[in-house]
Amino acid sequence: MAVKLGSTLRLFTPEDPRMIATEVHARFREIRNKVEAGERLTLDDGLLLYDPQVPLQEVGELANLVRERLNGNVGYYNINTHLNPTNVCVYRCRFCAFRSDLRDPKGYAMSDEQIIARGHEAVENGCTEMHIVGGLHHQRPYTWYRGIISSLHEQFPQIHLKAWTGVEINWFEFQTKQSTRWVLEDMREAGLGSLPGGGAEIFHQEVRDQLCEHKANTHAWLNIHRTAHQVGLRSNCTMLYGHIEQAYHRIDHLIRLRDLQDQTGGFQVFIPLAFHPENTQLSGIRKPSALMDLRTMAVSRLMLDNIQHIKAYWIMLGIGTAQTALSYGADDLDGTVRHELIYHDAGATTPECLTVDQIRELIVEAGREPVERDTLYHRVIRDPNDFRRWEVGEPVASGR
Ligand code: V47
Repeated sequence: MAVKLGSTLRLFTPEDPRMIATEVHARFREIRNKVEAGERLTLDDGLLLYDPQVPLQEVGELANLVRERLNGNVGYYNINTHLNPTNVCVYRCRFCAFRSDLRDPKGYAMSDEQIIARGHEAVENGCTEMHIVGGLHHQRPYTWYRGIISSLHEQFPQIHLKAWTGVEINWFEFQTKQSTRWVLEDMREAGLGSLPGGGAEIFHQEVRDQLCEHKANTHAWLNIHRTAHQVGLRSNCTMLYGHIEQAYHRIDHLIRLRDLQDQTGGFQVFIPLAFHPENTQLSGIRKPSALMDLRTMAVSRLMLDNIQHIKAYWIMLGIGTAQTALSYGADDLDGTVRHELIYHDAGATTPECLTVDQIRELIVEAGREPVERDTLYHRVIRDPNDFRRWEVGEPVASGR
């Protein structure tokens, strides 16, 4: 086969790695042109971006171009806390180190008093958000889950409750025998502010069947988020990578999210979640490398041209990789966080929380301007005399 290289015509056999490299680089140039022109990337483009012959740095530079086009030089963070009311779960997802059987000594379900105490602690620490997710407890009715939202909302109305993944909403439908819309509206009436992005894992059936065949399927997850957007709730979306999936499954996943976003516009942020194997049924798998984390961040930014924000969740990535990710497509580090259990149970070695000064410093050190946002991506204006008081400002700049 003849390949034109500058002014020289060279003859390579198809097996010749130089030819393959040349083709890959030509294809990458096409992708670069598309991105520069603001054109959408295809599944094949996405696969090529995962080809190790395309230098990570070049994929990163391209993702950074889109990141700066959409979000300028800002690095967002929020002040938040996690609440996992129970770890007891009817499902046995193979990637999960957090869940417990009903009768396992590790199993817990928090009391009403413990839950309200977390609300007080959140207020004391100036949190604008509680991120609430947990197990699907065999013996706790829907009213228990709803009561968590209504009691927190009644006592701490200033705190945004980002609660229940699509998997939990699906379970509540099963418990109540009501529709998705009914559950979402009922939870919203109780005080639900938005949905977090968990439970998406990998949508492709080949992988989902092996990871978590019994819980909410892909259709259900996407339909729950579609319905949430239709009733006016915003939501986040995620992808769990670095386990048994291949690049094809990742790109397929991103395209399914992009398609839904085209229809509704309700996703605020995408969070790629690196698999942590410790204490899971997949503990033999090696944790994804920092290079894989950065490539996935960059590819996500490039494929998801219609989702405004990409989050580098520092708890899961580690601080150094999260900082670097701010130049590989990400514009958000998530929050100061406290009481995170899902990743720490699976071997995360990151601290349990960061102070506001620490998270701002990390963003500055990465060459970005730190901006505190709330869950719905408005600027947060703090009272200079009392850190615990704040006002919601303008929505953060949108590059589109
Ligand atoms: O759905 C569970 C993942 C998710 C493991 O919306 C694991 O702002 C790696 O969704 N190794 C829950 N990942 C966390 C989540 C999230 C996190 C931060 C911000 C937001 C947001 C959402 O964590 C689960 C699953 O995909 N997960 N176990 C594990 N061993």
